[in-house]
This record gives sequence, C-alpha cells and structure tokens, in this order.
Amino acid sequence: MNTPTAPEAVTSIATGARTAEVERNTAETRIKVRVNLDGTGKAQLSTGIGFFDHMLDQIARHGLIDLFIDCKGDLHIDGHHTVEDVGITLGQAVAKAVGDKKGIRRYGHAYVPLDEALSRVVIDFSGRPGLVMDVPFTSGMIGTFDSQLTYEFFQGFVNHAFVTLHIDNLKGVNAHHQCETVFKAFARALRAALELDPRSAGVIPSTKGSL
Ligand SMILES: [Mn+2]
Repeated sequence: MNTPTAPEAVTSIATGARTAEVERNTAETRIKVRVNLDGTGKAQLSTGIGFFDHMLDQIARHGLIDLFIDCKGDLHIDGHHTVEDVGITLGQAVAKAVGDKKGIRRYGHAYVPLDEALSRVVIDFSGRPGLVMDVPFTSGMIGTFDSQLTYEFFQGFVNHAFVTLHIDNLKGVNAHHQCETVFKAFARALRAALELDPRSAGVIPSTKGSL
C-alpha cells in the first residue's frame, strides 16, 4: 500500500512488534522516523522548526509513543515540505507498526482543553484515508511555524496511515493553545485507538475481516 512513487526513495524496516522505522528521502526533505506504539512517551525530535518539535512532543507524551524524528528539510524556502513530509513519514511508520490491526480498539477520541482553548479529535483506523478538519486559527504564524501547515501535516499523516480523522477546534483565542490542544487530542485519540483490547485479542475489529 505504501508503494513509493518517483522521485521519492522510501526504505522501511520492520523492527518488531508495534515498532517501525521509516526513512524517506526526496530532493526536498531527508527524514528518519522510529516509533514504538507501546512506549512511554520518550521523544527525540529535530525538524528545525521549534514549535513543530513542541507539537510532535505532544504526540509522544500524550500518545505514550516513543518517537524519534529527524528531518533535514528545505527550510530556506519555508516549512511546508518539512511539516508535510514529516506527516507522511510518521503516517508510514504508524501504519507499519500497527500491522494487521489485530486486537486494537480501532476507534479513539479525545477532548483536550488548554486554558481558553478546547479541541476534539476522533480517529478510526479504517484503512481509508480521510481528513475533516475545522480549526479557525486566530494567527498565521506561531513562532516560526505557519499554522496553515497543521492541515498539511494531518493530510500527510492520514494519507499514509490510512485513517479517518476528524479534528475540531471548538474554542480558542490563542493560536498556540489552539494548535496544542489539537495535537494533544490527536495523541490521546491515537493512544485509545491503538490500545490492545483484551476482550478481542487477535481479532481484526471489522465485520469485513480486514481493515
Ligand atoms: Mn505549549
């Protein structure tokens, strides 16, 4: 499913149960991602965009995913390729780590507040990419991060993790808070969906028999 298309060169190595490593190199970005879905939230992140690292850290911490991300991107242009391609590569890594989805809860949702801001994220490991996002950012830039790239990150992620993702920022005045509640809610929803359900151990959570 993750067949690379030129000019991308993608190499993926399965490193064991619920872990994965993906390397993705293009003329625009060179990215290495390692994930452990059953981690403790350890993160080592280097994208060259401080606020973006701060958001990826939320995914690790609140998703209880060990996350290594190194991206050398064309930041002399802007952050677009870096943020989008990290989303793509993280999506590839999560898809690889989750494998055939046997025993996972499949659905997850979370509401996360941060002071005046409140966001809701709902995820389904459906096997189909889909993103519905309604986040009325109150500011274009958050530090050196363009808030518009939040959409590009999640679009990249869903296209390669093959998930359905609904993201709504319900309240918020401060753009840093808006964005942080989105990433924290995403992390919590992800954790819930990926959790192994002891009542359906070894079962693929679909009446179709595959996802
Ligand atoms: Mn913050």
